Amino acid sequence: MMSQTLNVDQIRKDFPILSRRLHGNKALVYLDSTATAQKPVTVIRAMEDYYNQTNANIHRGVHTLAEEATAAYEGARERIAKFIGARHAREVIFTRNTTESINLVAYSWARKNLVSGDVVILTEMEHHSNLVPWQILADERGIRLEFIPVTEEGELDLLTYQNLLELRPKLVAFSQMSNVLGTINPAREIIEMAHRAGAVTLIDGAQSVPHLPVDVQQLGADFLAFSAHKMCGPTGIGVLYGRRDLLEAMPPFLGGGDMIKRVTLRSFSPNELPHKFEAGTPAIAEVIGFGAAVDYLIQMGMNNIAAHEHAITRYALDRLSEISGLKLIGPSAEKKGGVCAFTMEGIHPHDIAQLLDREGIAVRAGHHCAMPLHQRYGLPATTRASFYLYNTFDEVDLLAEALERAKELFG
Ligand code: 7TS
Repeated sequence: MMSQTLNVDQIRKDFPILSRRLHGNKALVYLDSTATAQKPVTVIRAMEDYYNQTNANIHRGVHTLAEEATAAYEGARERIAKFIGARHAREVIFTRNTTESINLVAYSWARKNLVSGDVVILTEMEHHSNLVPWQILADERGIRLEFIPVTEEGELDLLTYQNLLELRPKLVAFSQMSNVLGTINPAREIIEMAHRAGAVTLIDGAQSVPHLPVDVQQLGADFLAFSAHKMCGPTGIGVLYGRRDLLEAMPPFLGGGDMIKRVTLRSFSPNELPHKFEAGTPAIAEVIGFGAAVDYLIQMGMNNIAAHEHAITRYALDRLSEISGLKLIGPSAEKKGGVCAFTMEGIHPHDIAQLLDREGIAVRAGHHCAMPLHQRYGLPATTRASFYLYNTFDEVDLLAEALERAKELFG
């Protein structure tokens, strides 16, 4: 099937897992890319080639393999930096994932800069990974947390945000795209408003960086956190982008090898960026796989990916809203990425997910690590279907038909 922007038939051939069959020869319909995306063969091969041909520790050997491994690792950093529009590759710090990136900011930047009574603004639609690190800090330091409310339609209430800014917050940390509502938040506007009030900003880009063109300079971003595994790359590797002056002024997070320039028995001097924040042997193969994932996304074009997902989401919202008793949460298609969370009258979200699984359709059910957002809507759980560049309109039809059958079964 040709979408207007991507040759999805061709793309699907790049992902070996998409030809898997389940439960009596049913084709896999993978609608859970918000949890983790599938991997194209170029990513898998880049990691395999690395282990077959190059494997060595980086930054410490003079032998050929060590030099090649270091060049591959640092080359990936350069490409990832360019992908997000960073001024310097040294502003890209490798972490394990979005969660660790946010914790790095909380442990290093925030513990250096925030004192009791300081205000941190978050939103009601955050993933737990952009809530709990700040709650820990609030308990430890007496930081005050405030929240931008979510409207019934699933958007941030920017008028209330404007009022909260009068508290002169030190930090505004928010998700650019919700993993439940799919809402794409106006990041540039939120950041401009924060900067006018004198606050530093942290973007949780776990869902936006895989699905939209994201440019840190255009956004005026101070910090941006994201994970490779949600953007066709491997698990176990993520990025904290930080503005150079902020990172330079921050103390190290983890101590150990590689992050130092010089060590005596009683003291150390920290290494230059980015190594200051990369203690110990990193996930070398994963960084190389991450670089291959970014190459793949660039080849497909982030604008094309966003347009394809937009079209498929609009179609899915249309199809799903025809099903009586099905209630979607989140804004209309123009305002969101490829995430559809819903409930069905009389059927528990987990039962829906289980019935769909029997038909080969993979969706997620639960609170999706956003319990406060579900509390906001008075829901214990939702079922969530999410889309990426390899999903088709036919798969949306299969989902809708399977949901109709589920309704009959429970009706
Ligand atoms: N922030 C957002 C907005 C997310 O969607 C997720 C993961 C994270 C942070 C954490 O990312 P990690 O790579 O550190 O785990 N979201 C989901 C999800 O929606 N279902 O599974 C993981």
